[in-house]
Amino acid sequence: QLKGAVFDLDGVITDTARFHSQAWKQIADKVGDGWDEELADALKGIDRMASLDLILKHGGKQHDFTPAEKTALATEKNTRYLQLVDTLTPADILPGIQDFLDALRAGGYKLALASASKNAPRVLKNLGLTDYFPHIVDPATLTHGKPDPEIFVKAAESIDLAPEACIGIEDAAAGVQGINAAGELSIGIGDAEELHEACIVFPSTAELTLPNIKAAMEK
Ligand code: B16
Ligand code: MG
Repeated sequence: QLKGAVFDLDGVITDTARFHSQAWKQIADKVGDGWDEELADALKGIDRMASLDLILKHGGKQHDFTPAEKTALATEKNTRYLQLVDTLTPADILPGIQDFLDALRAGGYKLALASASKNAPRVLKNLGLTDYFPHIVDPATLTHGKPDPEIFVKAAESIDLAPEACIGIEDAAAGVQGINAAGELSIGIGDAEELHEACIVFPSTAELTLPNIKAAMEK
């Protein structure tokens, strides 16, 4: 019996991945690193400092910066990212998400947010969705990032539900792995091949509806 839904933010509720990519690319260009779409995909769901480490490693530059310089680069990226985030409006909610949230709420499901982003409350506010998510896992409290299940376990706890009573919705392979390891029902949004570990995959958020989930579970 499903009673709750745990949401990833970036790539599920709104497309902030393009903002993360844009802001990180500026940093990569500045430190003389390469940038490609594969790297951009690898950063999805990964926390800020781990993302910077991946970018530096990609260019073989992981030993070229002191911890203080790395902190400065991450801060610079975040400042740019927040400028982009503040252009978001409710029109930037991904297709079908507003209806899905309303249907979940009307059906008595509890909602929680499991985003690796420290900026999640600001993103939700700009989208006008703050009221839907009184339960947001604070990523600063985590000891392990996705694909570790910790964030998804804490999200279920925050709404007083067993993981088995929750669906988890993710656009990143690392996130799907975390949902599975937490014991929740994983729903992937995106490429079926990339997200082959998910219990259910929908090509986009437009297909994310309660009837579609129920139909997929009966298969
Ligand atoms: P911030 P999600 C993740 O959010 C993003 O996918 C990832 O690219 C980003 O580095 C991470 O949040 C941290 O974000 O720098 O804003 O704290 O997909 O878990 O909602
Ligand atoms: Mg995501």
